[in-house]
Amino acid sequence: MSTPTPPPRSRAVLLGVQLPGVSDAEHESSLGELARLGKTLGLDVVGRVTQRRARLAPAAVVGEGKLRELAGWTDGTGVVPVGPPGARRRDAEPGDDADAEPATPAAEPAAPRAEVVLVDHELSPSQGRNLERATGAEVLDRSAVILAIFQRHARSREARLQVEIARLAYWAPRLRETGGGDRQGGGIGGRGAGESQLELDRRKIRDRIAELRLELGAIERESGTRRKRRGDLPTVALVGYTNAGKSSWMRALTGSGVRVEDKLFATLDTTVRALQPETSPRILVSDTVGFIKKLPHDLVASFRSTLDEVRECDLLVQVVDAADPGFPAQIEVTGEVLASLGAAESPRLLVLNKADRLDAEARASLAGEWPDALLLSARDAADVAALRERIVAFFERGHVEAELVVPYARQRVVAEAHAAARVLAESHDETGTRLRVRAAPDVLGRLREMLERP
Ligand SMILES: Nc1nc2c(ncn2[C@@H]2O[C@H](COP(=O)(O)OP(=O)(O)OP(=O)(O)O)[C@@H](O)[C@H]2O)c(=O)[nH]1
Ligand SMILES: [Mg+2]
Repeated sequence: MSTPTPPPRSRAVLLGVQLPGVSDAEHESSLGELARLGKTLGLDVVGRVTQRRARLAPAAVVGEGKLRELAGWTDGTGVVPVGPPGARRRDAEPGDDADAEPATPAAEPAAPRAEVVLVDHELSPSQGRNLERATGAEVLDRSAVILAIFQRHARSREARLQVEIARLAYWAPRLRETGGGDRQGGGIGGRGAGESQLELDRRKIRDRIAELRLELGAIERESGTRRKRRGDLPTVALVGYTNAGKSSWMRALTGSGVRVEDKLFATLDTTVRALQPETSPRILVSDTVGFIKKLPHDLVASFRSTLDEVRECDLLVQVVDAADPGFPAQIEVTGEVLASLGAAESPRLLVLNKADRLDAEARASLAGEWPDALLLSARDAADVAALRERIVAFFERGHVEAELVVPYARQRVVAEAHAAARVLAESHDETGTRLRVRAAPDVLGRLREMLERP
């Protein structure tokens, strides 16, 4: 087998429509995020084309003039060809462009040409195809970009299967509508090199998805068993927007070597480790995949079992990048994803992270605005100790102190006490081992029962 050549660095242009009700700041931040997603894929974002419209143009998202402006970046014709393959042109529908901002006439960009168009909206298969035909470029919507990043970052068999299922589900309707094999090359979106349309017809894709689901099911059962084996150990899940700093906290709290990168979706696999220094019983912490605005549903569905960790944990630690001015919107998106996972009601600690990147004034104003949140930095040892304390305190709320006298004939109870409770003091006298312990009432009950059993 030949060594795969690294994909050539491509240039991309962004396409976004500012719909009614979307503020300038929201529009700007959404495009900024799309640019970061593109960068994560290794694309150079060289320009952007935006338009205010009452709605997306049904044929090609933007109107005719803007489409020509876009094609100026890609050396395309700027028009959706009439006639097969594809739907008829609908840009000229009466009234369609009536409330759209006029296009900048004949904008001739001085910047380099782009080979890829990134669209900040979900495209219907025909919109995607029309844009490709008008621009001559590869066109990826937000979902396709996110799927391509997931595909690149998936390491474990489980993550690879999850991404592949989501990717096939996403591309199936789009492949079907692609005209006579005009795209077989396997672009950035990852349609797969050399896969012809015939080979990828709907039935085959359905069969393939079924096959992959079977394989994934077997792996999921294994992780389910692993989760069960961990039994009743208290668990904390780190959740939040991508790049917020979840893995950095995972490393800081557990000493594990998970990947930390200034990249979107660096983490796809769930990692579970014990909180350090260890408590008794141990508290498990899990690091999970990050969320983002408009996360494709196929991906959420596919990653459901990975996200079981989030659904089944006792405490969510929601990590937020407080240095990002758009973080309140990220908190909202995270809330929505958690709700869709059935974890909206779980107890939650909000960590406003990256406090080290804020000045005193910004910190003070955040502390005033978010009185219940912890303003911390994963890079600060004292902050790490503080969050650890908060987590431990959460699990110890309702715990009570008690004294146990364990006869020497029953030392198993001493071992059990160390495993299941916090032992505050231990001494020995003629009656046996005296333990001062702090634990949940049911744990104390169980230890006493062990002592009383004949
Ligand atoms: N200055 C500063 N940078 C931080 C802090 N926490 C994390 N970072 C940086 O933020 C970037 C993302 O951190 P990660 O821990 O990988 O973020 P994540 O939430 O796991 O991201 P994904 O796995 O991609 O969703 C990295 O460059 C980190 O070094 C912090 O408290 N202060
Ligand atoms: Mg991570």
